[in-house]
Amino acid sequence: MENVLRLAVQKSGRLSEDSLKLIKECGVSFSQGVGKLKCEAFNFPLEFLFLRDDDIPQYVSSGIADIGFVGENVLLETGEKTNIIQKLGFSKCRLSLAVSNDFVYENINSLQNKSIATSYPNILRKYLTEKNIQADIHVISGSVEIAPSIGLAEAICDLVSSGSTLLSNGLKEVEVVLKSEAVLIAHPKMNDLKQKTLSELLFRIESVQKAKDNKYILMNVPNYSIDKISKILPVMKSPTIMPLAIEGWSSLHSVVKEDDFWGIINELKLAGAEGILVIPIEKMIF
Ligand code: PRT
Ligand code: ZN
Repeated sequence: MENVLRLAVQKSGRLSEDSLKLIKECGVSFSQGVGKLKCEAFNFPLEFLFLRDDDIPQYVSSGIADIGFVGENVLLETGEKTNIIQKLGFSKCRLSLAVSNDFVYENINSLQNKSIATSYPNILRKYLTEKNIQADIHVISGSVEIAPSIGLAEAICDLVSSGSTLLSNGLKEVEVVLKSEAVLIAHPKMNDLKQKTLSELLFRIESVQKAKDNKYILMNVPNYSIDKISKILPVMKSPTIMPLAIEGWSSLHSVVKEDDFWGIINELKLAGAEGILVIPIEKMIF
């Protein structure tokens, strides 16, 4: 079918669970089947290809897949030409330079003529060139964090999220080379029907993402405080106000950004709000 989009997702690993969760939250249902490399959605023109994450940019740039979910780190390292359509907000990490705790590090010049182990030679080479640093890059495909302790390299350039891997290997993070998260990439050329399917999928992804950033909030407020409380709430339009059975009180409903909520909670209480409930939103459509 001309309108069926082929989506490349990681078969198993740190990206796969969140990728498939997002697709399900978009209302797309499918049955992956154990060990299957391909499957079709039941209720949306979408076909899945389950791949190693390193192969996803190439599948999308060559057009074998139309779109893919992949980490920016992998996309940049492969250098494949695709369009980044949307940041997805999961698999956040950073590609960082790290050295042993006893390495005297002042600034990037401390790495001049040193050896650095990494699985990201292309991103690292570009970064070092921009900083005018000459270094000996050792390309290794895994367990980069042990390189300094076994004498393979004096520094490493690897992905970090919590930092606990560095900590438990006696390393300290000294420079962030790249900040990364999962992104939706697309083949630069697509027929109109596929483009339409992609627009529909994007609309759903954006609705899910907006909903995640916001919470539905309801509270009881004395009527004389409605104006004051309405001004505290950074609302979508204006809050919904419904009278309570008790005279002089109303129930006020609104939407707040998760990030704003903790900042305004005290103000709401001081203004007389009681029984504040905060509820997750599944989808948000404007
Ligand atoms: O088999 P396949 O090739 O598909 O998977 P993979 O083993 O190459 O990748 P995978 O599943 O480990 O990671 C996929 C993507 O998840 C990466 O390309 C990143 O975009 C993203 N991601 C997010 C991470 C991390 N966080 C992460 N912490 N990828 C790897 N790590 C590793 C890191 O390499 C280091 O070993 O976790 C360790 C550090 O974690 P902290 O929490 O101890 O700092
Ligand atoms: Zn990989």
